[in-house]
Amino acid sequence: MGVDQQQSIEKARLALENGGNVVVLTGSGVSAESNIPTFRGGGAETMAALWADFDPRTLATPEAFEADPGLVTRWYDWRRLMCLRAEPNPGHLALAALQKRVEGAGRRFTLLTQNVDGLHQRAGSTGVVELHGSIMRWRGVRSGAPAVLPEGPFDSYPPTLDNGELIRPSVVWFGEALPGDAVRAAGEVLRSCGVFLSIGTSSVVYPAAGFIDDARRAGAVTIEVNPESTAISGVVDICLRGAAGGVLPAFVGGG
Ligand code: BJW
Repeated sequence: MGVDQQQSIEKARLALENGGNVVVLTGSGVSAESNIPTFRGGGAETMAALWADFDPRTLATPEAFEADPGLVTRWYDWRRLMCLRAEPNPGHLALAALQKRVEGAGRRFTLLTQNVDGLHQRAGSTGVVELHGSIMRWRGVRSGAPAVLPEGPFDSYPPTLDNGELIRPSVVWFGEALPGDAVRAAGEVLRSCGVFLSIGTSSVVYPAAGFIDDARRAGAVTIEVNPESTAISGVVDICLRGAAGGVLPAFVGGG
């Protein structure tokens, strides 16, 4: 590890020790080391030939579902099963350990995730705010009735409820509103945020991409963990360059 990175890690460690309420925002990069492809970067080896010709940005839309519900649900079911088989990695575990430490010191800790894979919860994080829903819950498109999911793939695509109603994953597609309770929870904790960590997200999808501005308005120390430069790298106080599974255990402990 370079001297600069070591200094940044020390600065981040100090900010976390002294910095009031902690808000963490995660994106798909935090699950990359669990072999789940990032949303935009793909991950050619895991994205597999089967789906290589499809762009997630066009599949994750109400229009795509309307045009071809069979294709879209097959893609989501393939991803659901990949998430079920995946295990939390040292980055997820370090965040769960950080939460215990911060809360043990009587401070507030909130994990806001854009991820739909459920890996933070499986790593032991509690009270996780799922901004973009979950791929592990599906519902009727009209009634919203929860669907019972098979352990393996659905028998056929598009899958339906017993009454024939189409079902879809309870995720948030482009152009759809985020769950109101998640947006309210995020707004509330960001207003009193002392330290803001953005981990494994390209910070291009709103409203989550705007949380950095809320955190800065609250006077928070802002920290980014990402191997690449992102849309917010220029405005954060501390940039930690590297994979979440390597960097997070190094400065928050656990993992
Ligand atoms: C690593 C790593 C390692 C690699 N360790 N890091 C304001 C301005 C402009 C546009 C808008 C705006 N407000 C709203 C919009 C429109 C739109 C939007 O933001 N568009 C932009 C693309 C321009 N937003 C919406 O439509 C949202 N809805 C909305 O605002 O509704 C308003 C409304 C109100 C009332 C009524 C109706 C409407 C909804 C957004 C929903 C996003 N949904 C998705 C799909 C979820 C389901 C699924 O998974 O299929 O969420 S899109 C996709 O992007 C997914 C992700 O959660 C999200 C963010 O992506 P993420 O996680 O950042 O992934 P990547 O791939 O971009 O980045 C990965 C990063 O990891 C990279 O930086 C790597 O370097 C890094 N990395 N390995 C750490 N090991």
